[in-house]
Amino acid sequence: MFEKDSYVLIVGDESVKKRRGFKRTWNALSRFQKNLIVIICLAVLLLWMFVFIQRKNLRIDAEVEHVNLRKPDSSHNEEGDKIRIIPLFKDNQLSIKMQEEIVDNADNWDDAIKNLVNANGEVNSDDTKNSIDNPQAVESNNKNIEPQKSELKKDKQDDTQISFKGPTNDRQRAVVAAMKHSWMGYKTYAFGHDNLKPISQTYSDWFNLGLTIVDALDTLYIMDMQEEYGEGKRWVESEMNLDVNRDVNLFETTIRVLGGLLSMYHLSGEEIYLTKAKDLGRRLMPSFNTPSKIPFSDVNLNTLSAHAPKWSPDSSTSEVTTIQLEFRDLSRILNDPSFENAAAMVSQKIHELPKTDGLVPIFINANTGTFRTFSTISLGARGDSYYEYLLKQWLQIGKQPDHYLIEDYKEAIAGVIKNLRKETPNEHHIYIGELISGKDFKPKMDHLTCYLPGTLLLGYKNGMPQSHFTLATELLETCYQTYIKQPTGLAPEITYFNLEGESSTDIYVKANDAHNLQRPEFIESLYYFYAITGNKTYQDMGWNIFQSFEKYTRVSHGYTSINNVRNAKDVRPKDMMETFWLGETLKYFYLLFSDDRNEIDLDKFIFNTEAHLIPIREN
Ligand code: DMJ
Repeated sequence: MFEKDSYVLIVGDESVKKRRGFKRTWNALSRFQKNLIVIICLAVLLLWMFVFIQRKNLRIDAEVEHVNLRKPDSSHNEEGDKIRIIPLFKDNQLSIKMQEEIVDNADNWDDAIKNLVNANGEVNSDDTKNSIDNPQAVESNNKNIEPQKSELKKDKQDDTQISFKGPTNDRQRAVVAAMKHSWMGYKTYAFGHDNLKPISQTYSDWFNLGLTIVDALDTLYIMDMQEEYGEGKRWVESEMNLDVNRDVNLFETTIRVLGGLLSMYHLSGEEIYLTKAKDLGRRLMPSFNTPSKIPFSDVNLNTLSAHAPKWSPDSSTSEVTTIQLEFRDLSRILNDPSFENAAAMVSQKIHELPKTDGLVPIFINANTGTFRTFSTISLGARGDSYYEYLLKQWLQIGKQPDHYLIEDYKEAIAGVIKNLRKETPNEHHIYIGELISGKDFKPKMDHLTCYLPGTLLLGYKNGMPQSHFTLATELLETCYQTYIKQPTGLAPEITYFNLEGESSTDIYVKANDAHNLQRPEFIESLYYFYAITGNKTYQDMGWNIFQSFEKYTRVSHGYTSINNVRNAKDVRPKDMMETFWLGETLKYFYLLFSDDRNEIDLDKFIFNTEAHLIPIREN
């Protein structure tokens, strides 16, 4: 055997010589040495594969960035560099090289896109079939295929996904500019933190959840702000951490974060939002582990322990009743009823409690499951969105006739008209006051209450009585007065009304209540009025207010809430940009100024109380 091998070597085949030499060397190794070599080889192979995949991903990311950052007029940017092209279609049939060639041969970017679409259609037999059988399908398909959209539409297709076209008029463009300015300040000084402090150019944290990003994402998406949206989305994908060892407020986290993620999941179809929403939903669930099933207000997302707020044994009524849209939506998407059941149980329990003409006290105890005796009845802080979610839940589940949710809503609005609606003696403003200790009328209205006109009109559109429409229009006018009566044109946090001649003016503001927190409620109501009636007067009212925000709250690095709406010369900035400024106020401004009042179809979507979109279900 040895000699035969030697012979082969003599005829001069060097490779055979090496092979035999290798075999001999290999056989001479111990079993341990052989295993070691195999393991090392495998490790090197795996490492090589990993590096290869990473490099490929990095390259695609860089290309995505490039295309998003520059919206080129031609296939070359201003510096003359060739714009790299990325796969434009989910079912892309063209190689990168083919796409590059098509772009190179086109005269301008639009032609390049058209040619890419056509070329993709030619090699994609399904598309070709579509174009013959159904030309409309191809046309609508083409409309959706814009290069910047490549990052937006990936994982899921259903009828909740919407493609937005960006601003179409100067007012909308002004709102987009405000959104850009807000985002830029936040990105520069606070990215990943909860809030921007635009004057001190730093940040503050409340729950450590990057609240501004998640609250702002669907606004960026609706405004078609591709670059900023991409920045926010990448943060969610790679940096968002829900495992925070910190108490968070169940309600605030649900409406801002869970609502924001769900909204983005529906609009974009991106699985990442659902993955995060599911994780968050699970971490919030321990709040419901109470003797009464009324949830505790606070929960630690890491230890999963829940408890009542530090300052009180009770939960706020509006908080425990303003999580149902989001929990139900999560359940319906995941086909897991546990979220919906826990949240719906709260509504059911509250339905069973005694009330004053359908009106609820603003505090409830999670241990006993009963309202706090002698607590205030209000449609402002701690009471407001209980009424809002009665209507919106009913809409979400397909307007079932005689459902207790809508019956409770009708009873409550009748209770508002009977107990809380009042008219001032001189200027005849209609407003909604409060019942202190559940019985003594106080002529005080929070700005928060200005959501009510919009909600009432939405209810009226869906079959609620004429009295709801009347109250809606009366209140909308009063809310507008709370803005325009101030020298800044901005409303205070709380307004008082003349009840029995105790004030020289019918509308007045106390020094401690003169702050403006960039709240959305009145703009939200204007939006509903415009969307439902088509009357452009509401747009003009909103435009006046938008200009006041520009004048008094815009600072070099964002927008700030202010301390004093009563003094146009010294508004005393608070150095805080609220997340709902981006999540709600600017979104409603943008939609209010839209040329298309149906930009969001109110028969298909509900806005949660933080202006995030939740689809309407059939049951
Ligand atoms: C938002 O978080 C929500 O709109 C909530 O319903 C009330 N408070 C703020 C905005 O004012």
